[in-house]
Amino acid sequence: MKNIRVLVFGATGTGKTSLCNTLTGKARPTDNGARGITAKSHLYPPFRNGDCRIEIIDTVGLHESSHGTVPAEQAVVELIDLLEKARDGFSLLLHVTRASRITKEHDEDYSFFVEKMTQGNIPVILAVTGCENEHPMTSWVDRNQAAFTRFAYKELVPTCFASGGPMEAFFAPLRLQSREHLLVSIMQNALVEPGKIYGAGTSSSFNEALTRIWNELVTVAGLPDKYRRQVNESAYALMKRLGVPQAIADGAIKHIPDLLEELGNKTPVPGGGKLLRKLSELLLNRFSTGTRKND
Ligand SMILES: Nc1nc2c(ncn2[C@@H]2O[C@H](COP(=O)(O)OP(=O)(O)O)[C@@H](O)[C@H]2O)c(=O)[nH]1
Ligand SMILES: [Mg+2]
Repeated sequence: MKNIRVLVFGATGTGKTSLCNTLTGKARPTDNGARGITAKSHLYPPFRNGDCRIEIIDTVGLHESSHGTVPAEQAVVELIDLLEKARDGFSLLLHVTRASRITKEHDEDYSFFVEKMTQGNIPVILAVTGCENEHPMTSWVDRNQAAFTRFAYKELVPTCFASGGPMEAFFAPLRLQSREHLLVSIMQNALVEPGKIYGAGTSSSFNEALTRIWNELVTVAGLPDKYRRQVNESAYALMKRLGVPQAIADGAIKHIPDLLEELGNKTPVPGGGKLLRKLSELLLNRFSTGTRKND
């Protein structure tokens, strides 16, 4: 069976989680209160479409914040978690945007995920949400095609993933139609085999990818340069320097052997991702309960 792995990204409130829920038939909460620069992600259980097995990773977005302190130690753990989920590579990137003016965030997200994180090696499509008031749904995309020519989108897919409220009877068939259209586009544009972003067969190790992408996140978030990973600084040293609690840093190192410089890009330890997810949950709980310590 063909394996398709899709990474979903885009600005906050554009409908990423709604889209993922509609594709997978799940019902994760659409409004999560995450604040601060974050690479937080969620891997949905795989679903079948024809002879394909599709896995989707939803991300929270790089621009949730701008107020308050930026929890760099949370961001670095979430990025490690996302990179761990990216171990088997991606077949397709799915950028989500609202049918409205193209924002600065749109360009920054594109640059981060398409150019920096996956280095232009993975095809990308654009899902345009909020097309429910267009008749036909394709008209906004038709009118605005020219605005997107500077991006390498394989296809612009007009969609509606709204749900609930008094309009639900109007939304439901549009969601179905959008799901069908998006699935056709995913099947047509996905790579035959997921393209890896690090590890065997690529030019970078987990560690190099982590450095490159973390430093890019620091730039996008406008964090001070001191947050960058230094030359020759181990991932462990970086985590400790950013204030990741020792237990979490230890766990990450132990279960992601690539994080140990000397191991380079050896084969993964089964279950590492799960463990790291637990660890990030632990870290996130600390943040949300406010019992943050420098242990
Ligand atoms: N009008 C409209 N609202 C949508 C659409 N897709 C999602 N929404 C709504 O936009 C809000 C944010 O959606 P969410 O999926 O959480 O966006 P995310 O932050 O990108 O994950 C929710 O209230 C959704 O119901 C759409 O196509 N049209
Ligand atoms: Mg979301």
